[in-house]
Amino acid sequence: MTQTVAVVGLGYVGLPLALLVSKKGYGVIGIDVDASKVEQINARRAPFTDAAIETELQTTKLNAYTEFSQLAQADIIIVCVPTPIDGESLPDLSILQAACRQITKHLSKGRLLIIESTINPGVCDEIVLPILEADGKRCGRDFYLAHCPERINPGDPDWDVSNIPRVVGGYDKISLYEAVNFYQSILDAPVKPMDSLKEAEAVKVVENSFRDINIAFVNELAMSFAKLGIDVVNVIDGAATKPFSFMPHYPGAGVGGHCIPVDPYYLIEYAKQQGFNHTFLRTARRVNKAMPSFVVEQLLESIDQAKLLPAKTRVAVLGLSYKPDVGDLRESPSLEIIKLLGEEGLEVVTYDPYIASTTGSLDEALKKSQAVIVATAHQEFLDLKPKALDKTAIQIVIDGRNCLDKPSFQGSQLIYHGIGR
Ligand code: SAJ
Repeated sequence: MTQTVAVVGLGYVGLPLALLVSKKGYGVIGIDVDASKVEQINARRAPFTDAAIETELQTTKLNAYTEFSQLAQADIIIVCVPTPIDGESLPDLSILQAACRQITKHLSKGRLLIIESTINPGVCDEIVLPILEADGKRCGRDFYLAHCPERINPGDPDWDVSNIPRVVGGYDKISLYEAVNFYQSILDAPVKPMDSLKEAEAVKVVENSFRDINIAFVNELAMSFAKLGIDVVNVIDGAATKPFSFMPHYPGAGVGGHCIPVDPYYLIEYAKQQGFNHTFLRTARRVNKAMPSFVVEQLLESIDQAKLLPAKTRVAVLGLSYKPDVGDLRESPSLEIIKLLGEEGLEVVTYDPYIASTTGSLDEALKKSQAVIVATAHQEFLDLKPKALDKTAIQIVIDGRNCLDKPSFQGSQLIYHGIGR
């Protein structure tokens, strides 16, 4: 008999997963609290810009609901709800807790619940389980619990939900066995069983903290090499010729997104509660969070050098999204740059081809500006050359993603600064 899978949370993580599960022959339902998202999915329209999702929606058997009572028909329930940080950079598990409070009402006997949301070690055991067992149900007897941290990489043409290897932790042997079997049935990728829920929770925060500290390393190098007159990108590319023990990361205007700038705080906070202070992770976060002000500082120094007045300088900020060629503002450094520019009394115009609320075109943004900051390396900006700026009043170019053709700018009358180059 075909099993039915329910995916709770139909965003960047849950929707691709639900579509894959449907394609693999399971019965599948989606649950989301956002009625408009449910309506768009049932009308076969992608609730966010993603061509692959748009295509898959045309043939899927997925039906979406806002009612958690629909979970009664599910054999496997997978939770893919956001786990953000709050204004003080502390973990915010309220959305996950709310989902679990709803799910436990419809968790029929023998069902498997899998958490995919990114969480720190201890969340399943210390926060999720007490909610699920509050009415007397017992994990391992009445239901099963596993954790399989999501690994979606928005905009990646090579790696998607169907072929990215996964790790799985289980409450007990049956939970682990059932969850590993499920993922092996839908993935064309290895599935690695971990010894516990905590180990599986730790894998995700560790892999993303790894990325955050490596980006912080090159960001600190960039700020140092800017003073030393060394092109840090050339140096990183040189180091990357070493065929082992080096993994290149690149400096930029800051670290955004729903993963990298968020996940380290989940580990920092939990470890602190257990009596350990992650000074290294905190330092990396501090370095990366300082990059927007480093970019603005470079602009202000260039305004002085060009003998312009800040109050009379209009800055075109190109790119609001946190990463190239997607339209995603979550934790985007561009937003911090815009805020800092406003605090300095500068007039700001923004352009991002993926964000409708910005000005209509690149030319529109450039034509009345005296300075430009490239904050996201969207494909549309990469060919920008001094010649294109001839008919504008632009005198300053801050290449916040080192994505422009530096030699062409250095040979021009423009003031050009990259990040560490
Ligand atoms: N960034 C840098 N320098 C780098 C790499 C990234 O400044 O060398 C910045 C980006 O501009 C962006 C932020 O960091 O603002 C995050 O970039 P990202 O490429 O890590 O993109 P994400 O946030 O989509 O990260 C996802 C993550 N996937 C999951 O969490 C499942 C992450 O684990 C992946 O490593 C990453 O994609 C990836 O490899 O692309």
